[in-house]
Amino acid sequence: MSDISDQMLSVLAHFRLQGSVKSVSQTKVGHVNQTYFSECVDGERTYRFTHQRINTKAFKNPGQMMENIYRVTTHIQNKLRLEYEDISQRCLEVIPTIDGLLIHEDREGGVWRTYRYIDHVKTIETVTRAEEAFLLGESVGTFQTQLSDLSGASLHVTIKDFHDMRVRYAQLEEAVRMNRVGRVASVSKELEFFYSNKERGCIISDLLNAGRLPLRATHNDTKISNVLFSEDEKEGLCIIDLDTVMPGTILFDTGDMIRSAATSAAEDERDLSLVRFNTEFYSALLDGYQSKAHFLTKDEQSLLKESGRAITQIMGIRFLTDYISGDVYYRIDRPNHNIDRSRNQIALIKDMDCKWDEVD
Ligand code: GN1
Ligand code: MG
Repeated sequence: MSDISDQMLSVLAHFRLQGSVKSVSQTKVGHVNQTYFSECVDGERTYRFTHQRINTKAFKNPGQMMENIYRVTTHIQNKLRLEYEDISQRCLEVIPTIDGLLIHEDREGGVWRTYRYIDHVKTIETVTRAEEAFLLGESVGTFQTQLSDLSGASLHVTIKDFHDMRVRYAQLEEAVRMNRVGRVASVSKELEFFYSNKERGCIISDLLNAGRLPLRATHNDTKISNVLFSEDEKEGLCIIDLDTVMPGTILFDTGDMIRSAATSAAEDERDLSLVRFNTEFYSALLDGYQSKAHFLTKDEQSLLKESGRAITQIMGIRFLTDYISGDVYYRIDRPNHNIDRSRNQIALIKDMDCKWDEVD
């Protein structure tokens, strides 16, 4: 017990945990929130939980964010119960506070939430086999199908304009204008790339804003590391990190799965010669996805490939904006982390463009 701070214990005491807390460890998972795992023991049994201190700079309204998450998880759980006896690995479960709330605010203003830890699963950071891409495609297709009867408009917009390309461009332009830490001169090539790709990048957000794509419940962060796979890698079990569940187009989600899985390298790989659009993984992703997602409109269907390019672009712009602004948003583990990430995304788009006609 000696390694657990009193502050942490007092936070955990507010949640409906089973047993008594035996250990807590912090992880480096995620770019935005702080994540901890705890182990609680009750007699012979051990219970594990995930606790997160929510980054309230990124999520200005954590109460609404948790309402979205609660709505989506209960919706999915109700569906899963019709199909499976044990659903514990297939959906996140929010553990409420003793008072029945979804978040706890500590004395310093830290905002906390707890999930049941999902055990005996594995995560994949970078796809190495087409089978993994297929499973990711299936997982995203299943997730979207589970939510296809939940109205997008019933969810709160917790981060305004999150995937609105024009707004992301405006934020980039503002960061360039401010040039707070004097980095603009060093990123002229990257800026040129994004400026010359602006109109194409805006296709999907413009269609959504014009009401020409259905507004649905979307995840908005369907990168491969947000999927839990069975240990034998035979099944994608659960999509986690529901922080950005919001109204949007499902193309944001197909886009992020393509960005993160139809590539041959991690999103922060520095050696750009390794960053390649992997057409085999792309096709496997789409096969997996289309085997589960049967509700798409023609327009949605026709923009799947474009969605991968657009989300890669928006992520490249966001990383670049953060680099220019002095690394104020994303957690960085090295000085050039954000510009490395942005260059990586640019390299991926360039290779997508070279291979564009090779895939459907
Ligand atoms: C952030 O914190 P994390 O890794 O789940 C970001 C996503 C990006 C992602 C890039 C709220 O997610 O939009 O896709 O980094 N989340 C937020 O890996 O900005
Ligand atoms: Mg996330």
